[in-house]
Amino acid sequence: MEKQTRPENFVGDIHNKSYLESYNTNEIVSENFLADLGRTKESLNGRWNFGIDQYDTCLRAKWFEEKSVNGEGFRLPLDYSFDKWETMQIPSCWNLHQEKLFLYEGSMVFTRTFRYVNKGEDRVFIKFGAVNYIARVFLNKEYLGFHKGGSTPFYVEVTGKLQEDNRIIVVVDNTRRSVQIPCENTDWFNYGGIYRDVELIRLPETYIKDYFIHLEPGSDFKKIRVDVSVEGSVQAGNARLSLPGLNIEADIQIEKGYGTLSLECSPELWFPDSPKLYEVNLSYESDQIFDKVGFREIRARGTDILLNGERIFLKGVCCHEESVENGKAISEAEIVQNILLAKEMNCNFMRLAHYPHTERTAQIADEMGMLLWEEIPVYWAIDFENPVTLKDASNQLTELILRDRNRASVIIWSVGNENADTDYRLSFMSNLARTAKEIDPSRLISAACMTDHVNNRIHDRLIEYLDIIGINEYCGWYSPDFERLPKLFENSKPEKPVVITEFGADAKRGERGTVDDMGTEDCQENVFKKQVETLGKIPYVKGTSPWILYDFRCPRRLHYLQDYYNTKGLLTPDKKYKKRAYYIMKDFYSLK
Ligand code: GCB
Repeated sequence: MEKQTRPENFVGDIHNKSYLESYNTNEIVSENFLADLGRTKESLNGRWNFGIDQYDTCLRAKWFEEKSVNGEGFRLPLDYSFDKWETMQIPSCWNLHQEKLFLYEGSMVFTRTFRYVNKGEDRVFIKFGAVNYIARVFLNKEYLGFHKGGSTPFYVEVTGKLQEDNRIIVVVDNTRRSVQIPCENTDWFNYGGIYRDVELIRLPETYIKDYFIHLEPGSDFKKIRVDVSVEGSVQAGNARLSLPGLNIEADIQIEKGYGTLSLECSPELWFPDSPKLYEVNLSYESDQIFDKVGFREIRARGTDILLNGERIFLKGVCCHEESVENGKAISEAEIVQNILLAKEMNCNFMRLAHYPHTERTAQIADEMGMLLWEEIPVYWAIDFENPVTLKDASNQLTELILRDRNRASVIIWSVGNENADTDYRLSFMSNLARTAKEIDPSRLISAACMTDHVNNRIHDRLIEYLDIIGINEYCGWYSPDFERLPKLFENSKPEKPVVITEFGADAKRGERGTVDDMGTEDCQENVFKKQVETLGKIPYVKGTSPWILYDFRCPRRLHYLQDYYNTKGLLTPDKKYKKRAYYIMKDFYSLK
């Protein structure tokens, strides 16, 4: 058959089915990460123009080129008018901007102009805190690259590409796809948008790319280890570390761009009840970064979890990143409120489900004293056979760890949630567990696993690769028989600590009835009572994080008592009303 060629006419782009191929180059990945905490950054937040681009016309017709005349000098009709478009505050979730956007999934074109004057810097980067899910970035009519993954930051180098007046365009695509992380089916709302900060970072030619500071595991809390990597032409020299609170001033020898130092000292240890932080100042050549870090050690020994050598029970609760007003773009005040609500329930631990929450959460948890579980959205039926999907998951995991590994509050990296124990999944997730350990040997690796339902026991081949066994079980709810719970533990002999990462039941605020009336607060309260009665007695259960702190938007929940919310919250979505089950957890934790 004759191969069909593309007609060369005035609407040639409409016939180009492979238009996306030209945007599959320059993937922005974890190698582009740069430590930016404590650096001066200039905000590119504010009002951005936006166009709802259902048919991807910006990418097909290359709007970013802003061509208003063709090669022969004839004017061209335009289908866009960037500066005349409506505006939206960035960061935000578009779903909450206008009613017509509430359920929109697809492409959205964002653009703004900004002025730039060089202040003596050699290199310039633009940081995106998070864009869900694919972001394609264009600057001054040029395609710069794309980033995949909806919850981790990425950095685009724009050195030499800036002018006095600049136009940036970001084409955001939050289409759910089976090959992505998460895949097309989840139990939460798929917000779209540039929903975390956009910032400009000015750096010298040689700069500190990343650093990692932590108590050296097994040093009896008497050694701090610092790793530094630098980028630029000066690959050898001395970096200067200063920890004024510990009277430390030290040189770190850099060779081939890397340096490491082990220091004898005895910092006051970071605990949730006394979250001591120390100022860190690191400089190399003309670059400097500041941070505030806590020193603590987390370890598993047998079935115990040891924080600074002391046995600890993780008194936790799961939490989605959401508020009614802001969706996933939660404010600092809302982060503080969530942590305070957990503290009021006597928690020392929060499981940040099911994707990386904003980096501000871990920073605030460092200051307020809250232990954290952080997770990537390897959730349910991921395309485990697909190497592209593994690369995406691994990149998201790496970006998360690089972002938060200097936060004392973060004690666990979770490589996923509720995935069936197949060969492909085992290979995929054990790979992730190894990656996490390699990048950060100072923390514990876990995953929220399912039980072996048929034999009612804790069994999952992934456990071999984990330090802590996370177990989701819904006795009293998805499996109605409460007797299964004590039997589950009788049938199991785990050699590692177990954290019950989920249990729970739906309840509509104020809905009352008998304990058998599903959807009532009484039923939920009863499930919680029965759960803690059993869980409190199991010696190897070293923590619980019930599902979930507050109700959250969920397109899968169509029962009239749910009304498109997952109502397993202990609080209502506005976080003002405490359901009866909240007090069961509060009492349980006060005695633990
Ligand atoms: C689970 C999932 C969580 C759901 C929850 C539920 O096991 O891990 O994401 O939202 O159950 O409510 O069914």
